[in-house]
Amino acid sequence: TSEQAYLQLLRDVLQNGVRKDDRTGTGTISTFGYQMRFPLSEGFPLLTTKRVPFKLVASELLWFIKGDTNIRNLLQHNNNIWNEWAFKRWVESEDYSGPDMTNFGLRSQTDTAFAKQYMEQMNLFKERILADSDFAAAYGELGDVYGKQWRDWKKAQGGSIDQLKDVISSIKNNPDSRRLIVTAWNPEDVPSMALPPCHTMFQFYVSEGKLSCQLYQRSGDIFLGIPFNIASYALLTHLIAHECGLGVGDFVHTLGDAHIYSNHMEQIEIQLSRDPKPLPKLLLNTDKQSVFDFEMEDLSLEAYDPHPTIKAPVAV
Ligand code: UFP
Repeated sequence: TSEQAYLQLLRDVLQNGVRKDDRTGTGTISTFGYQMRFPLSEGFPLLTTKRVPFKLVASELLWFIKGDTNIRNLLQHNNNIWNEWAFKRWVESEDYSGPDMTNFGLRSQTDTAFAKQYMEQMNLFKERILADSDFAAAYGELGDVYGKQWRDWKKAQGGSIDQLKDVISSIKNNPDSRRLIVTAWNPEDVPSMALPPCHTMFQFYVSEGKLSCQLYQRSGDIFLGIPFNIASYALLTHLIAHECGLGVGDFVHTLGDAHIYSNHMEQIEIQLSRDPKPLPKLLLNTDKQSVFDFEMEDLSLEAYDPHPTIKAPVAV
């Protein structure tokens, strides 16, 4: 199955990656420039050699599509993937008066007493985001992240551009266009972003009634981030193809700095020892047409029977 493309990336970087220090202080082995191709008609590319949480992928993507940039909506869907980025802003702010959380990502992995404190502070933070809308407005906000750039790109002359809506309308009206691009990399906003976009831009391509999508990802955590990113863009391609009355072509995933963190090695060994199973099938509620109307209950997977989850620490 097309999962082999991902497993090959793991093997390639294990074999040929070079040691490289990184922002998080964790250490990586890394390679620059790599491409994978997933023919979406072969099945939905959610890995089977470990469980990838589809609900988290889907609720994050729907959050992007709606142009939301506040973690509150994610928390309401039990999705915790952006918490650390908002938490970082909170504990670095003047309003925070709890125990020192400097460098919480790395410290919580090595210091168990600190890890307990961190968990307590994070839980308090989450409860407050959910319970207090003023607090959520102030500290749940991630700034100019994907949702903002996709749906509400700020124009210099005032007003904004809805890139996602525009690209969908171009796919419908001018499918042969070679300009079907959405960009999240806004150099003016990068300095104020919690995490400058990892998936920096994507392009659509229509041929023989099928929609393909290529993503340029500037930086990819191969074990934790990339399986998620593959599923997310595959889902986006399905949703847009559905709205435009097209079949699905390929998802092409192009990577800049593709890296394996030094604390993911054992996990990768386990994953590579497993045999891939057949890919699942994505089911969309066909009563819905517009990508902007889709909710979680309109998405489901059939026949997803992966090997068990493999836990690993996230570098923050
Ligand atoms: N990362 C991903 N995919 C994502 C995402 C983050 O792989 O969708 F948001 C990883 C890549 C890198 C880190 O390991 O998060 C971001 O750090 P940096 O900005 O230094 O590249």
